[in-house]
Amino acid sequence: MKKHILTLLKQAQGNYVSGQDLCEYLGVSRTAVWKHINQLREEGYAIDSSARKGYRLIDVPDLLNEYEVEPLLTTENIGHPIIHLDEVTSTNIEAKKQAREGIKEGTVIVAEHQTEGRGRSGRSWFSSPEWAIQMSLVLRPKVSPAFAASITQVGAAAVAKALESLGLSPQIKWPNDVLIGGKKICGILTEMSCELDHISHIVIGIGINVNTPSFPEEIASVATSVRIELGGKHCNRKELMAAVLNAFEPLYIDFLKGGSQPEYLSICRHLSNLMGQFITYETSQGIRSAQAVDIDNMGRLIIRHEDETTEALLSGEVHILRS
Ligand code: BTX
Repeated sequence: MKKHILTLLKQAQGNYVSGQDLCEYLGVSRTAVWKHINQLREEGYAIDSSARKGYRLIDVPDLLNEYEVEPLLTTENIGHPIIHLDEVTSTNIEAKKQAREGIKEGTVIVAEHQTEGRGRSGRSWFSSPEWAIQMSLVLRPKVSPAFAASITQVGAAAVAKALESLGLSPQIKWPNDVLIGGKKICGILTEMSCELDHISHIVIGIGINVNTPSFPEEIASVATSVRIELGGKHCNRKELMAAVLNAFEPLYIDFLKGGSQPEYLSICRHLSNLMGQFITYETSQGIRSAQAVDIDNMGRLIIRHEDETTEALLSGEVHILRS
């Protein structure tokens, strides 16, 4: 109901919509309309009311809720529905919980603030309330768990495409970061629940620094935001979130088809900051070095050793070796 009222107010483009028209169009009483208008006001929508003229939308809040983002989506499945939360420990934790309870594929959990945003291997992810995008997508791909790592690449390619549409030049650092000018603008955390041959669900958590003006000292030298990269220009978070989801869906469909040259892989190879570089990586025997030569369609980084043998890395921390 709130969604319909908002749609009608938005369609009026700042003009009044009479209470009578709203009631008739929606088939509800004046009291019901008034109740929903008040709820919208509590959520941050500035709505003027006049006894004679009706209701007029003056301003919308900068929130990543379903009323603001869903109308911008061109997707069939991804982002339907959007579950918007003010504050959560971690959108991945919430998405995993809801996935276990059976929410549908394509659902996105997005939060204005995370109190315990998570990175890989127990690391933390800094989330700046109302400045960043913190969202988790629930997926239920019918593919072998062996291909799950590629989902991170699909996510990275989607974020990179969305950032390119803003005129930025992102790079993808395998396996899960999107960088601009060598600094991290986005991190991706993919978590899976599966059996030996069957994926129950995958949660792909995407954190993007959007309008964050500056970062805590610990990460100030490694982190950047869209706003910083646009020279201080404010970025519309709703449009960016929609752009990521709109880019994600076709890349994900391509991934599910399992062809030999999926688009997400071409993007990841093309934008990779590692291809051809000499890198270091961790093994159980300590740090080793090799040359990064490819990313395969299982999302693995192919590296070449000095003796010309190759190896496929499934995950891990990789650093470019500076000579
Ligand atoms: P990662 O383990 O590759 O990177 C974490 C590291 O990145 C940290 O140790 C820190 O050095 C640095 N870092 C922390 N916060 C930021 C930031 N905001 N910007 C740039 N660098 C940072 C990356 O893990 C995966 C992050 C996924 C975050 C999303 S947000 C939505 C979802 N929910 C959740 O809890 N995590 C994911």
